[in-house]
Amino acid sequence: MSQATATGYADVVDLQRYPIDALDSERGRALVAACRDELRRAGVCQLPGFVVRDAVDRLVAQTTELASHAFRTDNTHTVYFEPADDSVPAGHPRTAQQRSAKQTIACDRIPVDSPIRRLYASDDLTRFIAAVLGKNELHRSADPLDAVMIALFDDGDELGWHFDRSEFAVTILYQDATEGGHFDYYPGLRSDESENYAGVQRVLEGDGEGVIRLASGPGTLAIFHGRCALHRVSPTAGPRPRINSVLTYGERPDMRLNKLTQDLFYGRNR
Ligand SMILES: O=C(O)CCC(=O)C(=O)O
Ligand SMILES: [Fe+2]
Repeated sequence: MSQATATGYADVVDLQRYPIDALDSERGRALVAACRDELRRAGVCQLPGFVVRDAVDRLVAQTTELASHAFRTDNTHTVYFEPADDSVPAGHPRTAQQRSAKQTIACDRIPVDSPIRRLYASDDLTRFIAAVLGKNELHRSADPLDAVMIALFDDGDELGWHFDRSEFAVTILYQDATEGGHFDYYPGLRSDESENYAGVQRVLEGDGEGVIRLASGPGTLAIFHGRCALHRVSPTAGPRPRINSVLTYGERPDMRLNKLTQDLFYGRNR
């Protein structure tokens, strides 16, 4: 294994299995093709063991050290993250409230030489994700708080059912909760043509048909289209928290959250 440096990430990713440092090689092209295929078929692409065990262990330990800097949010929202529409009947997705409760550790609290900061900073990972998504141009977020963050789901925490506002999302799981904390996913439940309110309401009312509970483990990288897939993190239980990172990318350079959103997610805007 090569020496870890402040800028390298060779000690973080299983490059034998996932050669993101050689995307133009035959194996690199095969990896991208397989990921694109999985994303198209399942609406989500999961790479188990993408981050190696040793780096995962260091990230879990770092999260414990940083926990005093975490910001707790616990609130309700609709699946669209829009204000409730009082003109629709109770139970309609435009008014039904979902609960989200978790803690976030902002990017600027995570040491720059942390495995996740070094991985996020690498052009190789950005290029790989662009290739899987079929995008010519992709940029890392310039937001000092949100670019790459760590989320902690303690006993009883959850992320309620929602559609993402962004077209796609990238996550890396570090630790499963003792119980629960599953990523439940309904690919393509809505589309640009149809909101499918009846279908959404059925899921919100507990009908599990069509919902995929994705098996995931420490070190798994996931790339998914969350804008048309209803998804959630089910309530966690027990002493061991669920820990993961969300990595933010966009098609424009210099992307940042506005101060209102920074306040909402991180409890501060500087
Ligand atoms: O934590 C996860 O696995 C999913 C995160 C998610 O859905 C989101 O941040 O919008
Ligand atoms: Fe989401």
